[in-house]
Amino acid sequence: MLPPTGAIWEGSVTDTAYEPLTTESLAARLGGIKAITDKLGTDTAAWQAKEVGDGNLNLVFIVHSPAGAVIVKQALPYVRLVGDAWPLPLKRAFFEYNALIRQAERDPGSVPEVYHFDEDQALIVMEFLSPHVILRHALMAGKKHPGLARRMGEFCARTLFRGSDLCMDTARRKADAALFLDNVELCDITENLVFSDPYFDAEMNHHTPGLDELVAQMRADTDLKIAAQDMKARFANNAETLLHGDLHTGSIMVSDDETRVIDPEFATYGPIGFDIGMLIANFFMAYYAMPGHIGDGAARADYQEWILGVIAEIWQVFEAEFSRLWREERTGILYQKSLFEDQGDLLGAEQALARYMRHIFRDMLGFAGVEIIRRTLSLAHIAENDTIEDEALRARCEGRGLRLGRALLVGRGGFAGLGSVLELAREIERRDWT
Ligand code: SR1
Ligand code: MG
Repeated sequence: MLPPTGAIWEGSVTDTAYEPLTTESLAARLGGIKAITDKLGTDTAAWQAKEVGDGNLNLVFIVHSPAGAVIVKQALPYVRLVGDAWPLPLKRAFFEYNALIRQAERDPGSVPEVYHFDEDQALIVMEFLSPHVILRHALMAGKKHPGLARRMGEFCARTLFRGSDLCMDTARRKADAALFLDNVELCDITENLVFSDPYFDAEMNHHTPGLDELVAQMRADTDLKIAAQDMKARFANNAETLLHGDLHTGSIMVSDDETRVIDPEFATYGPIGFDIGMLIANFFMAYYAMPGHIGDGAARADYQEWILGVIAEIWQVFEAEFSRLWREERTGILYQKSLFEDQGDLLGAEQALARYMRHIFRDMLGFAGVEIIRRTLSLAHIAENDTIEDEALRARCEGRGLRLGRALLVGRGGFAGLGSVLELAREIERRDWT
């Protein structure tokens, strides 16, 4: 397998002292680092390392000792999902580290605490979250998490507002934009896998066979292709804020009373609607996948409504928190208070906010549409669908997602509010499409 069409990074990573960790070498190699021995103790013979990475790119170890536990995440010089035929630079760990420390500052308690970063080894040692599980797994198990939507709405509002020109001073904002501009190869993955590959017969694409007819229709759909490219242009050309860059339900960990966001290695400056659009897309896909996970009709309907409620609350909390920050922390170079509030023009500030929010809403729907389509037709799919063994049932679930994805993407400017989006999602689920 090769890098996707148009991928631009073909180098190798042999010019540093970099060496991937193994469960055997880990204690000897990290046992002299105080930030780690502070957590695990100095008796490295008592450390136990287990490799648990199930993502597409990296090594992830849980290291336990009688004194505590940490996570050690190390980038590999290639895409783990595909193998060493697709090289990928180690510097993504640098961007992940820089994103994590900014997210911790902008929304305290939202991400794991970082204990140690080694740029040459592309490794981050961070807080072990327990008893947290990956949200995607909790959704497949039909588990409800009461604080999840509020926390994700706050996370999106705080990180996206506070990383933007609405809040930051010009020097720091431009320095950050320049720093993250170098995350070229991960942006390149997104640009290809998310916005282009699904719309033609790209090499690494795959889809459930029962979707052949619908996929052919979509690839012949000019309005859809143009809409996807319009969203790609929004992503590539609008450095509005520092994005997480890959905010799906596999990048969130939950316990009964806590929600944390992990894995911001795709961090880049981009449009505010991108993260929140990706996030709600993943909830919509989980909604449609439920016939593959919950057999009982009433229990399934109840859980599906809970998922739609999560989407509604994320947007409602995002809107409220973003509006609060607009009113209280608008200290950056855009929509300055000197033009509005300081002139007694409070209404003007509110009018500008309402307009800005409509633009985020529209982008959010467009990005949600491309995310649903790419997770069904491109390289990287979602476990909620992949674990449905009955192919006909999987095609049923994914086909509904694709229909919603198209409607959101092409129709992103025509929805009156989130209520009508949710009603459309329900109607697509109810209808017999055969
Ligand atoms: C080759 S990487 C494929 C996908 O995995 C990551 O989690 C991102 O979502 C990326 O698009
Ligand atoms: Mg990831």
